[in-house]
Amino acid sequence: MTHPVIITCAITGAETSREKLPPLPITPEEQAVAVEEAVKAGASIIHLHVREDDGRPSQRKERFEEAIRAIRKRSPEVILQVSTGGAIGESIESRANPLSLFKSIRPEMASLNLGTMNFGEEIFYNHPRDILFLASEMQKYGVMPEIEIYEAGMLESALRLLKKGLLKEPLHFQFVLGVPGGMSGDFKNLVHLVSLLPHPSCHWGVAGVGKNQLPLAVQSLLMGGHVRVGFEDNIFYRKGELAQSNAQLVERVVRIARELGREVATSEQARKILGVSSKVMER
Ligand code: KMH
Ligand code: ZN
Repeated sequence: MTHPVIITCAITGAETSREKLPPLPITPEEQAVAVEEAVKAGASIIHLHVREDDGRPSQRKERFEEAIRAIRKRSPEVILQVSTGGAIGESIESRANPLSLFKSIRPEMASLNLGTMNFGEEIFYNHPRDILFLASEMQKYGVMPEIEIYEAGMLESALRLLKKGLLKEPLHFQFVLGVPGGMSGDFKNLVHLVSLLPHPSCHWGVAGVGKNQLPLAVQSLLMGGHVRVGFEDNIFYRKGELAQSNAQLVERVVRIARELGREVATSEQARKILGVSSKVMER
């Protein structure tokens, strides 16, 4: 039997704005409500970016702490994955900020981006030195990396880091497909990426950007992978119709998963599948 699908919800991101999408959660309390709804709908991991009250993307440690406290109050079971990608142009020091929360309210996972790329009209800069820095900070603080892959060479870079001992098995990959500058959401690309994984102990999911979100989610469900949805990657429910909430996007994947015979993982099951520790030092 195929394992349950882990649904990650990327509730806010760094690129979308309130002007484009009125229900975008921005403040810690709005984020906590969005998480509670998404978890109720079936999400077990939250990929977390934070914003200042005026909507500006932020990597401030205190802001992450506020958001995490608010989220854990309403959803103590959910796995929190902080972004170390941040917004384009953030310094590497601030991108590492949420990792150092390990002393108080340790996030359990963090994103780790494996290469530099064109990102729409901008450049998402990930110097090899910075990747090593973030990977070693994650090891130091016991935060599990989710390896973000936007094109095939990045996956191969991750495997080199594994060989050098800078990443540890089991690896967990998120294939982010459809960013202009990275691999597109063509079905063949996901098949190819999965074929490059060294062995079945690797975990993988797919985050389709924009109109790719739903078709790639379905493909991943059929191929036995995990799924990420949410406002960070896509603001539409269908062509021309904005999504009403992150939960609405989660609910649709849950319905399809069940129709296809895939159970939906609880946070506890997701922890077991991925090997994420459940000890949170303080709530
Ligand atoms: N905001 C993008 C430039 C991550 O969270 O690690 C990068 C991003 C990846 O969102
Ligand atoms: Zn992100």
